[in-house]
Amino acid sequence: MKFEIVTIFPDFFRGPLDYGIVRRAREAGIIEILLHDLRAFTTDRHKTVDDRPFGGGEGMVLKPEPLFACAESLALAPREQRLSGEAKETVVLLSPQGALFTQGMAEELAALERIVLICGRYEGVDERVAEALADREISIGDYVLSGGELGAAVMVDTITRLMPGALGNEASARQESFSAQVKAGIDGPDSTCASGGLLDYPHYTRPAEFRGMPVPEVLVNGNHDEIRRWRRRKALEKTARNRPDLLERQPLSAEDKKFLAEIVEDKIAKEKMGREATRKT
Ligand code: 9D3
Repeated sequence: MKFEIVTIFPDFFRGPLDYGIVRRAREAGIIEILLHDLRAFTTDRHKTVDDRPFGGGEGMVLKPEPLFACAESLALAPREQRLSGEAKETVVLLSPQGALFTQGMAEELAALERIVLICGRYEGVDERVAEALADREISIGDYVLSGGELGAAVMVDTITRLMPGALGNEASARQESFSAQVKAGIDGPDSTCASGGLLDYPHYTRPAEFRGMPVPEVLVNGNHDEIRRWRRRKALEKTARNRPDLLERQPLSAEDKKFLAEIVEDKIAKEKMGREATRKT
């Protein structure tokens, strides 16, 4: 996979993409990351990349000429071929107006050979870039960033993990079994939020007791089946608390439903205890 990042801050990426799995994937030749400094595609003495918006308003907007000039230097496949899937490459504009980046989208993009990531800055990017240059507009979440650079780094990280050979053997084997479970519709206890699963179950390591906090007994002395059921229960509990939206679109077994009913009962009981304690004082 070749990632090409178009940015006014190429130095921003010295760091986030030089560690861990992404670094190893680069060293192994599984991915390649090219940085393109947008200012190199300006033609004026001041290397101007931005301008005031037509119609007035706050702030500055990235002007179209350097972005189109940069894209033209990249020898991209024609836009129609990119959009039809005939060419295994895509041009992404990172912007707050984009479609939400998801694990499913990452899987789709991981099948390509080349991804050009255009990082927006200032108050936005001339809309002709979204309309005529980029194939898709992507946001990484509902919060306001200072530019597309963090979004591009997030996308590179997420997509790199999906490239064959990027993860260690153990991890990739687990990933495979997860994908198989998803396809078969029999989600295991260790599925994560990826692809609309549950949140991960809690993990513990040594020591078995730390500052008076013991590791749950079942993990130390339980059998595999008890551990599997405990993990599934904890994953359901955490998902119900932190991401109830994920539960809605999750196939639930009879045992899952029993767990969830117990979790709801526990919660109601705790709330009742809280109210009674408040009433007494
Ligand atoms: C008040 C209007 N703002 C839009 C919400 C203007 C604006 C703020 C910040 C326009 C651009 C930006 C810079 N952000 C990005 O370029 C960006 C982004 C983001 O802000 N959130 C989530 N994903 C992304 S990807 C690129």
